[in-house]
Amino acid sequence: MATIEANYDGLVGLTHNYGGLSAGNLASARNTGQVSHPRQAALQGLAKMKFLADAGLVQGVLPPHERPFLPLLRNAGFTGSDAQVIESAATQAPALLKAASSSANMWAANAAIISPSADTSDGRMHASAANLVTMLHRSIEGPQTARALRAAFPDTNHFTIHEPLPAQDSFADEGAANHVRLCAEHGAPGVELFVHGREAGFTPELKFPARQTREANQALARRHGLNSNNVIFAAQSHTAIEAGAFHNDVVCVGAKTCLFFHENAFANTTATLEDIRRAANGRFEPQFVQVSAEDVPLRDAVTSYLFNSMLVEWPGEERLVLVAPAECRETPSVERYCEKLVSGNGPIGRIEFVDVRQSMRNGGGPACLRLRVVLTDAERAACNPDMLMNAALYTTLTRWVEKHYREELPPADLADPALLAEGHIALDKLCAILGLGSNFYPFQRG
Ligand code: SUG
Repeated sequence: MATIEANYDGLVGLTHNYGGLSAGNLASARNTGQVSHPRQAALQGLAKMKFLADAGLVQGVLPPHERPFLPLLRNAGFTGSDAQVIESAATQAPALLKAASSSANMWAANAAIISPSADTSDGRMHASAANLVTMLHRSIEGPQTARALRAAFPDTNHFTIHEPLPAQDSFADEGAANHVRLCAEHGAPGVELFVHGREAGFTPELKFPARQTREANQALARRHGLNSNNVIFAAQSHTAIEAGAFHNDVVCVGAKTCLFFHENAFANTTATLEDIRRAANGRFEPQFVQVSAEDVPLRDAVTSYLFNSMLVEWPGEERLVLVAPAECRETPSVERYCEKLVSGNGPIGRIEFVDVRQSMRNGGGPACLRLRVVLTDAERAACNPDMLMNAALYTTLTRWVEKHYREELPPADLADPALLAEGHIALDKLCAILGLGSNFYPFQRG
């Protein structure tokens, strides 16, 4: 029985824009207010999905959420027709309209934490949608994400999809961006590394928010029925957070036996690596690829997003492939490091560079755009086939994007009520394409 790791990518939404909404995310701050290109953003995302599907990897698609999200605006007291709600929010509470319009749900790494069936006590895959409570514009994602995961993984004999943790600061959870799984083989019990920026009830004095709590991670490990011997809780270093690593996946990525990380990623590197070795317990020998600040200064790691690469077991290849953002070739220290990395005989054999520049300008690299899902043969057969990428789906989605997405979206156009109507028409059609039924979105349910 072959167990593989699939990638489910978030499809970029029609309202992709640069709102400057995420304190601590340096790219988001730097590009605030720029004119965005939603069509190009979505096509870049689809091209990445196609690239991996063509290589023989299993690739899934997660649908964008409806935006602007009228329930948030109505909840905040705006009334009248949809157009009236948008018009009054645009004049009275433009920041709220921006939050309600964000397409941040495209970053599927933040959608959920997933524990493969090989790790859980009941032999089912467990997924917990993230509550994303730290940022207003992301705190509205959780329920729709849970619905999307249920659509992708409908069979309850194989999959348990949990609702987000309580939407409270103690349980602040940002999904798989702070979660790494190491293993000998995808289908063998792994070591799950949960990373946090802070502990509940304690706000470290930092320039930027620490988004994940240890208590959220502990709750998730319990919920998923993980064996405590195979679980590690590690703290992010404050230095990393202050340098712009708002999620651990900005400075660390792992796959199979390999952990690739910056030396400033963890609060206590020695203890974290020792904990991983102990948890692996001879089942596999972890391979640590630690990058020094001398080779790659933390600032360059954050600008280039070197560690926000996908680390992938490539069909037919012995060593892992790093799918890195094209920006890595534009940061001299990182470019030099990349050459050195693949010239050695370590676990990473090759690098592929991909262009996801529209997403990168909001702090979302190749790894942010995907949610990893380990699937056995039987689980794979139980997935919604309409959400799996192939040549036909790629063509259909490309045409769909070209028909419905605006080429440009200047910030002022978020106030245009036509954008909402365009979204509804497009998402209705998408439901048919991805087999989501006709009551998938709140607007469809009335
Ligand atoms: O939560 N950006 C996202 C980027 C998420 C990246 N994900 C991972 N690292 N896994 C965030 O900060 C910016 C939106 C704006 O400013 O318009 C934003 O939400």
